Amino acid sequence: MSTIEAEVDALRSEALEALTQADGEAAREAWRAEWLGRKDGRLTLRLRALKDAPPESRAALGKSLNELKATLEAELEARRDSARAAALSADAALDVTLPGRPQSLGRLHPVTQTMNDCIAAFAEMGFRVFEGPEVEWSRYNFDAVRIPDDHPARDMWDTIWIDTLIEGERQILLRTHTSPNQIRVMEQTEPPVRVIVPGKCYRQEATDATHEWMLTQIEGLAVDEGVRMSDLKGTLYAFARRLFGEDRRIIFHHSYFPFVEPGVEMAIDCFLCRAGGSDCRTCHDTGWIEILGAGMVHPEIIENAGYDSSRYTGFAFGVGIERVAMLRWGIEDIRHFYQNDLRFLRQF
Ligand code: FA5
Repeated sequence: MSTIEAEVDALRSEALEALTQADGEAAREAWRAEWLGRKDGRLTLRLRALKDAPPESRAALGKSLNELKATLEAELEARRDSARAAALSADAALDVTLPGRPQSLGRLHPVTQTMNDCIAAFAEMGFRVFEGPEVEWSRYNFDAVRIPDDHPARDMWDTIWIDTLIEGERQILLRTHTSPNQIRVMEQTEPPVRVIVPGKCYRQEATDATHEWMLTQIEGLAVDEGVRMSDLKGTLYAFARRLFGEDRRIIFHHSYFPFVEPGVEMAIDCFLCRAGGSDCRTCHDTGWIEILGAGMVHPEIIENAGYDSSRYTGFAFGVGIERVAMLRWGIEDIRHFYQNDLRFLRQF
């Protein structure tokens, strides 16, 4: 072994031995300063002294010292890497074998879920979805559906008006029902018509277990040659069976809406008292919960739309979606839906 090799070997052994003893990052840093420090590291000084070496051995010595420097740097980095890996696996929070933490996922509001299911039920029967404005002209909300200014039926929907006068009159309101869309649809299309119009409606209501001031409806409208009351009943039975199951009892009562003739209301047996009706605050002891109004479209409305009422007939309905959701899940008070109580909402 040449003297150069012997010297470099000795340096290597000493440095590497010292590195094995350097426990912890502070010790490793001290080792780095001692051997590789830029100003007075032992190897750095040795390299700097190369210029004083005899010219014939300078190149070989320089090569060996530079190789030693690379070895020491690599060894230091390797020690640091394995120290970091050991620290990571010692940290329990990063134990990769632990099961993942579940993300808390959001979900659709129960009224939205019910709305989607209702839309799907009607879509399967060939109804297309149309949308109309929530802020509506009074002429669409009332006049066009045969509810003139002085008609007592206006009392049925105590209205939230927009505070803007047009020609000295209030003409803009929050729609009280989705029925104005019967007119909007017929204005835009020729028969045959088969649409549903989902959306929010607003009423100046004293709220109770089955009444909210904001409610969601789906309007349905079918107009064609030969549409009959039996088509209306068949459609609504199919809808109710799909949403509530075969065993649920359904009842039709006669009712009055100015835009249909004849008019009906459809109700489902109360989920609390099952149409037993004793002290039931949900159905007010009637045994039934009304979910929709419906009927055969009044011929005057067919004519106003520019359709020939001697050729075309139609049916329409307006379903209350919160009521459907209540009946599906046995929710005894409609006001739960919009109180934003997560204990309630997380159940769906
Ligand atoms: C109407 O709104 C008519 N436009 C329905 C209609 C359409 C009849 C087409 C004929 C032809 P009514 O006010 O009854 O009717 O409301 C319809 C449904 O909306 C009710 O059966 C009920 O399910 C729901 N609903 C009405 N008022 C409220 C309320 N304040 N809170 C929650 N749901 C309500």
